[in-house]
Amino acid sequence: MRNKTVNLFLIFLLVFTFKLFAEEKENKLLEVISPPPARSAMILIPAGEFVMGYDSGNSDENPVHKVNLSAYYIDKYEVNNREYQKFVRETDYPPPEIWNSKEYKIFSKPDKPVVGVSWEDAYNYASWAGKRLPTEAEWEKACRGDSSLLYPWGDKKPDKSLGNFCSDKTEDVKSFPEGVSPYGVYNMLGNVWEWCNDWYDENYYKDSVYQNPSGPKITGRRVLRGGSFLCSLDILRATLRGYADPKDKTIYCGFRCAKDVK
Ligand SMILES: [Ca+2]
Repeated sequence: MRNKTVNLFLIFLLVFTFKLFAEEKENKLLEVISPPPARSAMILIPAGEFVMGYDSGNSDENPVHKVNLSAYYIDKYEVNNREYQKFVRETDYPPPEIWNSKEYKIFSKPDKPVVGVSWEDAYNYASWAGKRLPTEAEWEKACRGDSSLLYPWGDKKPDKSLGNFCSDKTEDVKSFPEGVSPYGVYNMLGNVWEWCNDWYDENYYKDSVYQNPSGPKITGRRVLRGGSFLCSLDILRATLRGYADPKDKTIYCGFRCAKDVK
Protein backbone atom coordinates (compact mmCIF):
# COMPACT_ATOMS: atom_id res chain seq x y z
CA MET A 1 0.00 0.00 0.00
CA ARG A 2 2.82 2.33 0.96
CA ASN A 3 4.65 1.57 -2.30
CA LYS A 4 1.48 2.26 -4.25
CA THR A 5 1.15 5.67 -2.58
CA VAL A 6 4.78 6.51 -3.34
CA ASN A 7 4.32 5.44 -6.97
CA LEU A 8 1.22 7.60 -7.33
CA PHE A 9 3.11 10.53 -5.82
CA LEU A 10 6.01 10.04 -8.25
CA ILE A 11 3.64 9.88 -11.22
CA PHE A 12 1.93 13.08 -10.04
CA LEU A 13 5.34 14.79 -9.64
CA LEU A 14 6.39 13.71 -13.12
CA VAL A 15 3.18 14.95 -14.73
CA PHE A 16 3.29 18.21 -12.80
CA THR A 17 6.95 18.85 -13.72
CA PHE A 18 6.24 18.10 -17.38
CA LYS A 19 3.27 20.48 -17.34
CA LEU A 20 5.40 23.25 -15.80
CA PHE A 21 8.10 22.68 -18.40
CA ALA A 22 5.56 22.71 -21.20
CA GLU A 23 4.07 25.98 -19.95
CA GLU A 24 7.49 27.57 -19.64
CA LYS A 25 8.35 26.49 -23.16
CA GLU A 26 5.06 27.87 -24.47
CA ASN A 27 5.62 31.21 -22.72
CA LYS A 28 9.10 31.52 -24.15
CA LEU A 29 7.72 30.84 -27.62
CA LEU A 30 5.02 33.48 -27.16
CA GLU A 31 7.64 36.03 -26.19
CA VAL A 32 9.34 35.49 -29.51
CA ILE A 33 6.38 35.39 -31.87
CA SER A 34 3.81 37.61 -30.17
CA PRO A 35 2.99 41.01 -31.75
CA PRO A 36 3.68 44.25 -29.84
CA PRO A 37 1.41 44.88 -26.85
CA ALA A 38 -1.67 46.10 -28.63
CA ARG A 39 -5.42 45.80 -28.50
CA SER A 40 -5.76 45.22 -32.23
CA ALA A 41 -3.77 43.67 -35.07
CA MET A 42 -0.76 45.68 -36.18
CA ILE A 43 1.54 45.22 -39.15
CA LEU A 44 5.29 45.80 -39.16
CA ILE A 45 6.40 48.19 -41.89
CA PRO A 46 10.14 47.58 -42.39
CA ALA A 47 12.68 50.42 -42.31
CA GLY A 48 13.71 51.89 -45.64
CA GLU A 49 13.25 54.38 -48.41
CA PHE A 50 10.13 55.03 -50.48
CA VAL A 51 8.92 57.68 -52.92
CA MET A 52 6.38 60.20 -51.63
CA GLY A 53 4.13 62.37 -53.83
CA TYR A 54 2.86 62.26 -57.42
CA ASP A 55 4.04 64.53 -60.21
CA SER A 56 0.75 64.30 -62.13
CA GLY A 57 -1.33 64.95 -59.02
CA ASN A 58 -2.45 68.12 -57.25
CA SER A 59 0.08 70.86 -56.50
CA ASP A 60 0.35 69.76 -52.86
CA GLU A 61 1.49 66.27 -53.98
CA ASN A 62 4.60 67.89 -55.52
CA PRO A 63 7.52 67.75 -55.65
CA VAL A 64 7.93 63.99 -55.64
CA HIS A 65 10.69 63.21 -53.16
CA LYS A 66 12.42 60.30 -51.46
CA VAL A 67 11.81 59.66 -47.78
CA ASN A 68 13.50 57.21 -45.46
CA LEU A 69 11.57 55.86 -42.49
CA SER A 70 12.55 53.82 -39.45
CA ALA A 71 10.53 50.64 -38.96
CA TYR A 72 7.11 51.09 -37.34
CA TYR A 73 3.86 49.27 -36.73
CA ILE A 74 0.54 50.38 -38.20
CA ASP A 75 -2.98 49.13 -37.44
CA LYS A 76 -4.12 46.57 -39.99
CA TYR A 77 -7.64 48.06 -39.87
CA GLU A 78 -9.27 51.41 -39.20
CA VAL A 79 -10.29 51.72 -35.52
CA ASN A 80 -13.86 50.42 -35.21
CA ASN A 81 -16.78 51.37 -32.95
CA ARG A 82 -16.27 48.29 -30.76
CA GLU A 83 -12.68 49.31 -29.94
CA TYR A 84 -13.60 52.96 -29.46
CA GLN A 85 -16.42 52.01 -27.10
CA LYS A 86 -13.93 50.20 -24.86
CA PHE A 87 -11.90 53.43 -24.66
CA VAL A 88 -15.06 55.45 -23.87
CA ARG A 89 -16.10 53.05 -21.11
CA GLU A 90 -12.70 52.66 -19.50
CA THR A 91 -11.87 56.38 -19.44
CA ASP A 92 -15.35 57.91 -19.17
CA TYR A 93 -14.55 59.76 -22.42
CA PRO A 94 -17.44 61.52 -24.22
CA PRO A 95 -18.76 59.16 -26.94
CA PRO A 96 -19.19 60.38 -30.54
CA GLU A 97 -22.51 62.22 -30.79
CA ILE A 98 -23.33 60.21 -33.88
CA TRP A 99 -23.88 57.14 -31.69
CA ASN A 100 -27.12 58.76 -30.50
CA SER A 101 -28.29 59.74 -33.96
CA LYS A 102 -31.16 57.76 -35.48
CA GLU A 103 -30.34 59.12 -38.91
CA TYR A 104 -26.81 57.72 -38.83
CA LYS A 105 -27.52 54.56 -36.87
CA ILE A 106 -25.92 52.38 -39.55
CA PHE A 107 -22.57 54.13 -38.97
CA SER A 108 -22.51 53.01 -35.32
CA LYS A 109 -22.42 49.24 -35.85
CA PRO A 110 -19.56 47.59 -33.87
CA ASP A 111 -17.38 46.54 -36.81
CA LYS A 112 -17.71 49.76 -38.78
CA PRO A 113 -14.99 52.40 -38.46
CA VAL A 114 -15.57 54.95 -35.73
CA VAL A 115 -16.56 58.32 -37.23
CA GLY A 116 -17.65 61.63 -35.76
CA VAL A 117 -14.30 61.89 -33.97
CA SER A 118 -12.02 64.94 -33.98
CA TRP A 119 -8.24 64.78 -34.38
CA GLU A 120 -8.03 65.31 -30.63
CA ASP A 121 -10.32 62.34 -29.98
CA ALA A 122 -8.15 60.20 -32.26
CA TYR A 123 -4.98 61.41 -30.50
CA ASN A 124 -6.48 60.62 -27.08
CA TYR A 125 -7.61 57.15 -28.16
CA ALA A 126 -4.15 56.37 -29.54
CA SER A 127 -2.48 57.47 -26.27
CA TRP A 128 -4.88 55.31 -24.26
CA ALA A 129 -4.10 52.32 -26.49
CA GLY A 130 -0.33 52.79 -25.97
CA LYS A 131 0.03 53.87 -29.60
CA ARG A 132 0.13 57.14 -31.57
CA LEU A 133 -1.23 58.54 -34.82
CA PRO A 134 0.87 57.79 -37.92
CA THR A 135 2.86 60.58 -39.55
CA GLU A 136 1.72 61.47 -43.06
CA ALA A 137 4.85 59.80 -44.47
CA GLU A 138 4.19 56.61 -42.48
CA TRP A 139 0.61 56.56 -43.75
CA GLU A 140 1.68 56.92 -47.40
CA LYS A 141 4.37 54.22 -47.18
CA ALA A 142 1.94 51.79 -45.54
CA CYS A 143 -0.48 52.52 -48.40
CA ARG A 144 1.77 52.32 -51.50
CA GLY A 145 4.77 50.29 -50.36
CA ASP A 146 8.32 50.96 -51.47
CA SER A 147 7.72 50.72 -55.23
CA SER A 148 5.67 53.89 -55.86
CA LEU A 149 2.30 52.23 -56.42
CA LEU A 150 -0.48 54.68 -57.22
CA TYR A 151 -3.02 52.55 -55.34
CA PRO A 152 -2.57 50.08 -52.46
CA TRP A 153 -3.39 47.11 -54.70
CA GLY A 154 -1.17 48.21 -57.61
CA ASP A 155 -1.71 50.44 -60.63
CA LYS A 156 -5.14 49.15 -61.68
CA LYS A 157 -7.78 51.88 -61.48
CA PRO A 158 -10.13 51.68 -58.46
CA ASP A 159 -13.36 49.76 -58.76
CA LYS A 160 -15.98 48.79 -56.20
CA SER A 161 -14.40 45.38 -55.53
CA LEU A 162 -11.28 47.06 -54.14
CA GLY A 163 -12.70 49.46 -51.60
CA ASN A 164 -15.64 51.51 -50.38
CA PHE A 165 -16.00 54.48 -52.75
CA CYS A 166 -18.97 56.30 -54.37
CA SER A 167 -21.24 55.04 -51.61
CA ASP A 168 -23.59 56.44 -48.97
CA LYS A 169 -22.30 54.53 -45.95
CA THR A 170 -19.22 53.01 -44.30
CA GLU A 171 -18.40 49.28 -44.43
CA ASP A 172 -16.84 46.94 -41.85
CA VAL A 173 -13.13 47.61 -41.33
CA LYS A 174 -12.23 44.07 -42.47
CA SER A 175 -13.98 44.49 -45.83
CA PHE A 176 -12.27 44.44 -49.23
CA PRO A 177 -9.36 41.99 -48.80
CA GLU A 178 -8.68 42.39 -52.56
CA GLY A 179 -7.72 46.01 -51.99
CA VAL A 180 -5.08 45.63 -49.28
CA SER A 181 -1.72 47.41 -49.53
CA PRO A 182 1.57 45.58 -50.27
CA TYR A 183 1.94 45.13 -46.50
CA GLY A 184 -1.60 43.79 -46.05
CA VAL A 185 -3.17 46.95 -44.58
CA TYR A 186 -6.94 47.23 -45.15
CA ASN A 187 -9.02 50.13 -46.50
CA MET A 188 -6.18 52.59 -46.93
CA LEU A 189 -8.22 54.09 -49.76
CA GLY A 190 -11.90 54.74 -49.12
CA ASN A 191 -14.24 53.88 -46.27
CA VAL A 192 -13.11 56.76 -44.02
CA TRP A 193 -10.49 59.49 -44.31
CA GLU A 194 -7.84 58.91 -41.65
CA TRP A 195 -6.38 61.52 -39.31
CA CYS A 196 -2.57 61.69 -39.37
CA ASN A 197 -0.38 63.28 -36.73
CA ASP A 198 1.05 66.05 -38.97
CA TRP A 199 -0.12 69.59 -39.44
CA TYR A 200 -1.06 70.23 -43.08
CA ASP A 201 0.89 72.61 -45.30
CA GLU A 202 0.34 72.48 -49.04
CA ASN A 203 4.00 73.44 -49.63
CA TYR A 204 5.51 71.05 -47.10
CA TYR A 205 6.96 68.66 -49.69
CA LYS A 206 9.30 71.45 -50.88
CA ASP A 207 10.95 71.49 -47.45
CA SER A 208 10.37 67.96 -46.18
CA VAL A 209 13.36 66.27 -44.56
CA TYR A 210 14.60 62.91 -45.87
CA GLN A 211 14.70 60.99 -42.58
CA ASN A 212 11.42 60.42 -40.69
CA PRO A 213 9.61 63.66 -41.67
CA SER A 214 7.08 64.68 -39.05
CA GLY A 215 5.31 67.55 -40.80
CA PRO A 216 5.50 71.33 -40.63
CA LYS A 217 5.08 73.59 -37.59
CA ILE A 218 1.57 74.55 -36.46
CA THR A 219 -0.70 75.49 -39.37
CA GLY A 220 -4.12 75.07 -37.76
CA ARG A 221 -5.11 72.17 -40.03
CA ARG A 222 -4.33 68.47 -39.58
CA VAL A 223 -3.63 66.00 -42.39
CA LEU A 224 -6.27 63.49 -43.51
CA ARG A 225 -5.40 60.67 -45.92
CA GLY A 226 -7.06 58.05 -48.09
CA GLY A 227 -10.44 59.49 -49.03
CA SER A 228 -13.79 58.12 -47.91
CA PHE A 229 -16.90 56.25 -49.01
CA LEU A 230 -18.14 59.53 -50.48
CA CYS A 231 -15.19 60.04 -52.88
CA SER A 232 -15.45 59.46 -56.60
CA LEU A 233 -13.14 56.91 -58.21
CA ASP A 234 -11.26 59.48 -60.30
CA ILE A 235 -9.76 61.40 -57.34
CA LEU A 236 -8.63 58.49 -55.18
CA ARG A 237 -4.96 57.54 -55.07
CA ALA A 238 -2.32 56.74 -52.46
CA THR A 239 -0.75 60.20 -52.71
CA LEU A 240 -3.95 62.27 -52.35
CA ARG A 241 -3.70 64.73 -49.44
CA GLY A 242 -6.59 66.10 -47.41
CA TYR A 243 -6.91 68.24 -44.31
CA ALA A 244 -9.37 69.57 -41.76
CA ASP A 245 -9.63 71.64 -38.61
CA PRO A 246 -8.51 69.33 -35.76
CA LYS A 247 -11.83 69.93 -34.00
CA ASP A 248 -13.95 68.82 -36.99
CA LYS A 249 -16.17 65.77 -36.49
CA THR A 250 -17.73 64.27 -39.60
CA ILE A 251 -19.34 61.04 -40.75
CA TYR A 252 -16.50 60.44 -43.21
CA CYS A 253 -13.39 60.84 -40.97
CA GLY A 254 -11.91 58.18 -38.70
CA PHE A 255 -8.37 56.98 -38.04
CA ARG A 256 -5.94 54.14 -37.42
CA CYS A 257 -2.93 54.08 -35.06
CA ALA A 258 0.79 53.47 -35.39
CA LYS A 259 3.51 52.52 -32.95
CA ASP A 260 7.29 52.73 -32.73
CA VAL A 261 9.36 49.56 -32.95
CA LYS A 262 11.46 49.26 -29.83
CA1 LIG B 1 -9.54 54.50 -44.97
